[in-house]
Order: sequence, then structure tokens, then C-alpha cells
Amino acid sequence: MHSGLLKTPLATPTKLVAAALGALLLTACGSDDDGTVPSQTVSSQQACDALSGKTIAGATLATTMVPASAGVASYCKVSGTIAPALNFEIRLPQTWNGKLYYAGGGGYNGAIAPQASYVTPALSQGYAIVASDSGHQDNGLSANFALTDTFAAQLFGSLSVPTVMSTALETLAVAYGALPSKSYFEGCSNGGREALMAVQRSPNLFDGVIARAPAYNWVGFMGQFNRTAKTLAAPGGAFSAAKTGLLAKRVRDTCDALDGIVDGVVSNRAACTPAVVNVAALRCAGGADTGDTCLSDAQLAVVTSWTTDAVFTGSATFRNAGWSLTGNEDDPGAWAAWTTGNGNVTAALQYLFQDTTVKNYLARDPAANSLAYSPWDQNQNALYAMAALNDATNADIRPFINSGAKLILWHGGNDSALSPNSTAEYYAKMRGAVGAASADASTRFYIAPAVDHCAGGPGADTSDLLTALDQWVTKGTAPSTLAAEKRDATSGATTFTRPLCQYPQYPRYTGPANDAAAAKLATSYTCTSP
Ligand SMILES: [Ca+2]
Repeated sequence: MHSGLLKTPLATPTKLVAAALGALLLTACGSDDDGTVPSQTVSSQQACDALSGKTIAGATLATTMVPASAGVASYCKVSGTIAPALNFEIRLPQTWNGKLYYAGGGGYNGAIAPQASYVTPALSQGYAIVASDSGHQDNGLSANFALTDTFAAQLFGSLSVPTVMSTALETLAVAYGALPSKSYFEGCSNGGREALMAVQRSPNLFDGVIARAPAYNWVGFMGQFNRTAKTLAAPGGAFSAAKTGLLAKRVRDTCDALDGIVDGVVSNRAACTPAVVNVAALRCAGGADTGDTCLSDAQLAVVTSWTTDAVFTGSATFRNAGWSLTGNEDDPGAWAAWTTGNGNVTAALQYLFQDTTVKNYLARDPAANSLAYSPWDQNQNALYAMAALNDATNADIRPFINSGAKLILWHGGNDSALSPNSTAEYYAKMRGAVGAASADASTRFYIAPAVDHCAGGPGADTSDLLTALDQWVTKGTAPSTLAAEKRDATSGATTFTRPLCQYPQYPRYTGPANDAAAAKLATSYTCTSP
């Protein structure tokens, strides 16, 4: 009876529509005196039965009960395709908590692959989980879709999330007889970009958004990837594992203790400046490579490319803030994976991402040589076109804030894919655009020291931001310092805890000296301004 009403056009502010429809549904189905959605009693099996074979907004749904496994309770998996090729999936929990959780993608998407470390806890908390492949099918390192399929490029850029949300809301209404009381989005990397894109271009879609390590400045960071790859590919520029280890050790030797404890982690990032590190002290005599105990001039140029801002012609948003040196560049999930390829730059993820971007968005030639594509900003039309599709750089998020929604930004301090300083830059610009008071009332930003891209690294990489967001949205309890922990990769047991400090604060060790047990406890650290 409600399906016609739920067919909302893309541009319609879905949250408002959902609220209006929720009122209609409550009128039809009965409501508590306070107007909240009644508790849900539809099981996942009943939801599967209700949706099996149904066609919603043109998408025919397939359903299957997924049995419990490895800490995940059984759930109803709903699959469908929005024409022509936008595949989505909705996971309905054993007992719905009445809320929706949209899980963002990664890389260039191309498959439904929501990050399990976020989705599994959300499903166990009773959220209905929504995810999609964003409208094309390929591996996440390929932007081939953008060369030939304009609509797929638009879906990837910004349209897949509101499109899938429209169908997801209608699906939940059919399954439960109610719309979600709250809808949240969480994503990392490209999923973090999708999060900020929703904040900026669909400000009424979600009640709360978590943007982790957001790839928001597509033109800028892809340009930086290209810039660094060229320095690594230059004669003598390659970084072996030994050279990366040499650099990281230099950073630890000079900066590890600046946070009150020598633990292999540089938590006081702001104090670890290039002047303090003085990488030039590692220069090989004469500047040519003379072995693993020094850096050649070509390798020092790589470090300079890494730590300095990249600025391109055109929009003021065509830029990328350089990285801080962390002392954990030698973590396997850092430079080796993302930047250097351990001496083989063409194996590094940054190289691969910029290469497919040059071929499919900028040169628009599958045979283009990205390392010879110079300068990066030669084709202004192509840069502006890519920015219009993919950049989530708009700092004025007042429409989102004025809707009552909340935003949590998070970034790993040892992220070698995307610069935490770029996220800090966006945060500062956003605060300037909306005003400090408004930003304080509606946004938070956390940096987790020594955490790699999205997860991993020596730092405490696990924080339940969803619960913090939900408490903020539903109870008005604004998050301050949060909890972070490191879990054993095999057993899942907590190996140590840390406070997750609001930027620009960092966790300073204030516990007893030379006490290994105390060093593992969050209570031994105090969030401190640099
Ligand atoms: Ca330290």
C-alpha cells in the first residue's frame, strides 16, 4: 500500500520522505504515545519470506537465510539489481533494532564487499545492513568503467548511495511494515569519500555519518600518487625494504619519546616535524646511492614529495596535504604496500590507482603511460570533470548540520594511502565554513596514532564509532575521548587499549615509568594538546 509513495526521485531528500512515510506507516500500524517506532518483532526468516520474489522499484529481490558462522548470527540476505547494473545487498538481522546501516565501499568498488570489521558488529546490534557495488562490476583497482560508461561513472561518484537508499527504505517498509527510525552511513577510504559525498550532496539522507580515512580529494590525492610514483621511478629513487626501514628508524629515534613513552609509536605527530627528524642527515656522501645505510639524493626527493603539499593548477581544491613522518613507514601495510612496492613502484597500490585514473579519466587512453603523463594538471577539462564526479571537497556542510545530523571523521595516523593531514585540512576548512560552535555541536575528528589505512599497523585500530554516533543521534550524548584497542590477529583478544583522542590531541603516556603492564592500559594515557 505504501510502495507508490516510496518511489522517490533521486533528488528528493530521502530522510524527509522517510520521516513523512514513517508517520503514515505509524498511523496505519499503530504507534507508541511518544511517536517512536514500535519494537520490531519480525524475525529474519519472516523478513526473508516476506521479500522473496518481490519486485521493488523495478528490482526483483532474491532472498536467502545465511546460517550463523564465526561469531556472526544468522541473517536474511536480500539481493537485487537496480537497472541497468547497480547490484545491492541488504542483510536483515535476527531481531531488527529499527535502524539502517549503510556500509561504504573501497577503491574503485565493482563488487559488494562491505568491510566485515564494521558490518559484523552492526549486524549483531540489530541494524539492517545495506551495501552495493556502486553500479559496475570489476576489481577495485580498475576504473575502466569510467572510460565508456558515463552513468556508471556518475553512480560511482555520487549517485549510487541515494539510489540504493531509496530502494532499501522501500524494502524495509515491506519487510517490517516500518521505515528505519534512524539511518547511518559508515565507510573507509573510498567509503569515507562516499560518506562525505552523502554529507555534501545528499544532506538529508542520513541521521549520522562516519567518514574514515576519506578519499575525498580525488583530483588532489591521485595527483599526489602520480607525483610520488614518478620520484620513485626516477633513476636511483627506488625504496627497498632496507631503505624504508632506515628512514622509519630515524623517525622513531628522534620522535618516539616525544609522547612520554618509547613504544615504537610516534603519537605526538605534531612535534615530529621534518626539522626535528632532519632526514638530510641520512644522505649518502656525494648523493649517489652507496648502500643500505644512507639515502641517495633521488631517495631524499621521494621523502620530500611525501612530506610536502601537492598543489595543482585549477580549483583551490586540486591539492593534497603532505604526510607527516610516522616512524612506522616500515610496517608491511604502509610504504611497502602503498607507496614503494619494496623497490618496485609499479607493484605499489598508489601507482596502480593513479595509473588506472590517468588511463580512464584524464588521458582517456587505455595505452597511456601514467609515469610519462606530465604535468598532472595539463588537461583542466578532464580534472574538472573528474572533480565534478568524485570530489567531496565542499566544506560548507550547513545543510547536513542544520538537518540535525552528526558527522564523525576518523583517520589512522600511519595511513600511507591517504594523508591524515588532508583530512585535518578538510576538517579545518569545514570548521571555517560552518563556524566553530556549529562544528563542535555536530562534528568530531579523531586520529588513531600508528594505525594503517583503515586498519592494521602497530596502533590501536579498533574503535566502535557506530555506538558513539548512535548515542549522539538518539540521546544527544556527544562523544569526547573514545576507546581504542588492538586485538590479536588470530585470537581476537585485546592486546592493549588506548584513548582515542579528539584531534589535535594525542594520547600522552602519564603512567608509571618502565611498567610494561601499565603501558598496555588506556588509563595510563592522557589526551594532550601538542
Ligand atoms: Ca611513543
